[in-house]
This record gives sequence, structure tokens and C-alpha cells, in this order.
Amino acid sequence: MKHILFFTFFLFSFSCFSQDYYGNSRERWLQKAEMYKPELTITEKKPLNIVEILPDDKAFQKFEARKLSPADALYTLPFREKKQVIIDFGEHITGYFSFSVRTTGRAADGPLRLKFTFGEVAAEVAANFNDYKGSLSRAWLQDETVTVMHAPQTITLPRRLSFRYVKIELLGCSPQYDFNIYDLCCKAQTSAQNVPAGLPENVSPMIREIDRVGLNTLKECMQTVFEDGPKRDQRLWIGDLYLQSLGNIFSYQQYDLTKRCLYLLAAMSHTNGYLHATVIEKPTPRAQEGQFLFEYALLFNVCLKDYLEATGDVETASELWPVAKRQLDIIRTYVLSNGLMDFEKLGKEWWIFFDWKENLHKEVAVQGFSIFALKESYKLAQWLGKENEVADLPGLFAKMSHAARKNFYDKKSGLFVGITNKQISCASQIWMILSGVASPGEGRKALSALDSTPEVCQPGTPYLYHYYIQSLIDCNMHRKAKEALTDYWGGMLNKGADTFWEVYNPGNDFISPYNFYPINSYCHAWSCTPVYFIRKYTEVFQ
Ligand code: RAM
Repeated sequence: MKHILFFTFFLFSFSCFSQDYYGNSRERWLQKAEMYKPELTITEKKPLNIVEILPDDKAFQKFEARKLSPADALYTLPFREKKQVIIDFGEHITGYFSFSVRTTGRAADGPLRLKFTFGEVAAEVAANFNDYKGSLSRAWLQDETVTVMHAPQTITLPRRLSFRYVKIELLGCSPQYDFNIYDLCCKAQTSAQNVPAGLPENVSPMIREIDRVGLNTLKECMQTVFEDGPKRDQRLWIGDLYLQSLGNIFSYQQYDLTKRCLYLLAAMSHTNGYLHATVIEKPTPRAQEGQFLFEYALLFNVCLKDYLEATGDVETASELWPVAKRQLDIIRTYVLSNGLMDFEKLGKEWWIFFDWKENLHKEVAVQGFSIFALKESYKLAQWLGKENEVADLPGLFAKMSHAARKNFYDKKSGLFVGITNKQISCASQIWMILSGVASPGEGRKALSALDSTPEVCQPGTPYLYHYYIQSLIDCNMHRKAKEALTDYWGGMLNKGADTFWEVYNPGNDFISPYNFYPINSYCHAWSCTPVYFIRKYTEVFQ
């Protein structure tokens, strides 16, 4: 009996997993991805200043960098007595760091041990990394110990780094000789090559600055894929790609990079045809196994549609259409006969994200997002003349929209609220608006009601904030959209950002989804979207 059961199970697994949903397309997709891999532009960056990083209650994360002297003062400084120095490169850079060491008089009679700590923000180099209890690999933190066996010598650290500040500490040396550390250099790299158009002269200084830092953020994340963050996770995530692609359409316009990412994701999908949320490029491209994120799988479709709209590249979109079409089955699997998504079941089988925000109840957002994804996918089908292959969609999103109104809309308050939890969240209103379930008038009412409702679950990251701004625009709340963008991204600027962050809560500088704020990414893809808003909706933002 046991044997029969095992055999049946074996046969079942075989039929489920051994057949590839996409037949033999993967190899071609991977080849295409390789074909569109961009060249990296390398620029040598030199440090600007020696700084001190001091506690300051008013500064971001309570640390402030203050200039002491120009960086080359380091190069003649006998380091044995100095023991520690912090260098400021003056801007966020991503690349390979090198330094040289020479003795000041007597020959070196023993090795040196130096520790380098790299930080995207000042507090990161002041933080204590010992007793790390964060939820991600400790190794993301950028501290490196180097033993210098001979002097003079030039050393390049093997790891690619992302930083503005470097702290250098002397851990070990001989009492017999002194030395200088000099020629600090970073070979900075990016695949962003094009120069985006300048903004008109009458644009306000704040909007101009937000745009500049947004462009910088996007540029730093543009490597051989659109990375989520050049410090962490250094890889392609579909949700980040979707927003970067929007930014790219209105700035660098390097569509081959988007194309490469789309092919790479398709090639790395599961044999069942569903997309993995994230792909790692090195040493050879592979998906992060088991990482299935509901919205991200479907955002592939939206990203492909936007790409097609921007480029007219029907060939790519047609080749990847089967992937987009397959993702729709995710929604079909969970939609109940009453038109609502089976939120509970979906949550057991997929990662439902929407935001890094503890306690966010995602029931309404799931429904809204699903409708949005179906509608956008249908537009893609229309562009490609494939409506007949997804002829069920218009009926499906109409039914789901009806169910959403019936079950979630509280006419009295004008807010959308879930059935299983009465939490009032920004996310729920946003996704009811972006899905078109709420009319612009109802959307305006809902978004305005949020301002006067106590205990609203607010966005936790620029990721959800992006969709918030979009929903304000879609409801014609243009003044409010500009205010919100200026307050939020301008808030980061006022706290010293030279690239925009993964997580930002105006009231709490120390918040981290990973239980350790220095491991947050301070140059993060999903935070670049002011570039898209400012350049697309010129009448609203310029
Ligand atoms: C973060 C990643 C990425 C995001 C996922 C869901 O860990 O950095 O930006 O897409 O979360």
C-alpha cells in the first residue's frame, strides 16, 4: 500500500513539475537577456573631505557629518598615531574601492590590519555592528577587514560597495614604522548613460532637487539589471523593476535594460509558469527559489504593457505574452464565485506584500490590485491583438469590481473597509482607486476622509507612497499630490538624502523591516519614482 501511495505521489509530482510550462523557450529568453546586457560606464571617484561624525539630536538618525579638512590631508598623515579617520566622497557611489599604503621612513617590518566601514548615510558608519540581530544576512553590512602584508602596496577590495562615507580604523601595526594611507579611489559603475532632458527654468528649487536626487537614485540602481538597491539586495525584483521602468521611460530611456530584465524574469520562472519575484544574476542567473510574491508576478504584465507602449516593441511583447497570460491564472485560481478574492487562501500560498508595514490588513488591497492587474493585462492583450485569448477578462473584472463595491464600500464614511478586519488603511483606498472600483469623486472623498479619521494605517515605505501619489493624481487632487510628493521626498532631502531610501517614516528615523536600521537600503529603486511623476505630469509638478 505504502508503495502504491508513493508511486501515485511520484507520478503526480512528475506530471506537475517535470514538464516545463514554456516548453523550450527558456533558453532563447536567456540568450536574449544576455544579448541586451548593458555595458557599465566606469568613472574614477576621489574623496572630498575628512569629516567627523558626531551625535546630533536634530540630525537624521541622530548623527551628523561635519567637515574637518580636504581629503588629501590624509595622504601625508602618519596614520599610526591617528588610528581612525572618516572620509566623505561627497556623493553616493557604487563600485570598487581601492587605497594605497606607503611607509613614511623606515621599511615595513610587519603587516598592518585595517578595518573599513562603508556607509550610505552618516549614522551607518557610526553604528555598532556587533551583536547584530537583524533578519537579513549580517554580511550585507559593509565592513571589511584587510591585512596589508607589504608596503608600499595598492589594494582593491573584492566586494562591490555602495557608499558615501568610509571609516578607516587601524586594528594592528608594528611599533617600528609609520605609514600613510593615500590615493583613495572608487571605480564607480552604472549602466545609465543617456542624459535625461533638463527641467524647464521655472520649476521650483524643491521639485528640481527631488528630481535630481531621484535621477541619482535610479542611476545608481542601474547596473547590469535594474537592481533594487546597490547596497542591498543588489538584484532584480519585479515590483522595483516596475517602478524603475516607469522612471526610465521619462528619463534615461534605456529600454534595452528593461527588455533584459523582462527576459531574465521569464527565463527564470518556475516550471509551472509562475514568476519568481526576484532573480539573482551571479554567478549565473537564477531565481530565488520559493520566492513567490502575488502582486509582483502580476506587475510583470503591467511592466510589459508599459514597455510596449513606450517602445512599440511588439516582437518582445508577443514573445513574452505567454508569460503574462499565465500569471492571470493566479487570480483565476483564487477568485470565488461571489467575485471576491479568496484572501485567506491566497495568503497561505503566496506572499502578499503591498508594503513593509506591520499589521497592514491587505484584503481590500488584494481585491483592488487584482482588478487593476486584470485591466492592465487586458490592455496589453488589446495592443497585441490577443483579446480573444483572454476573452473572460472584461466579465471577470466587472464582476470583481461589483463584489468590491458591495462588500467593502461604506457609503456613510466614504471609505473602503475589509470584511474580516475593520482596519482603515491608506492601501485599501489607494487600490480601490487605481482599480477604478472607486470613481474619481468617490476616491477624492475616501482620500480626504483619511485625513480626518483617527488611526489610519499609513504607508510605511516609498513603495506604497508611489501608489498613493498616483491615486491622488487619478482623482484630480493635483495640489495635494504635489504637496504629498514634496513633503515626503522633500522630507528625505531635508534630512540630507543624496539618494532616496527604501524606508522612510517622517516620524521615526530608525524604523527597519529587518530589525536593524543600518541594514536598510538608502539608495532604493522603488524610491526613484518622483522622476516619473515630475516628468510625466508636468502640469501637476512643474
Ligand atoms: C525588499 C527588497 C525589494 C522589495 C522586496 C519586497 O527586501 O529590497 O526592494 O521588492 O523587499
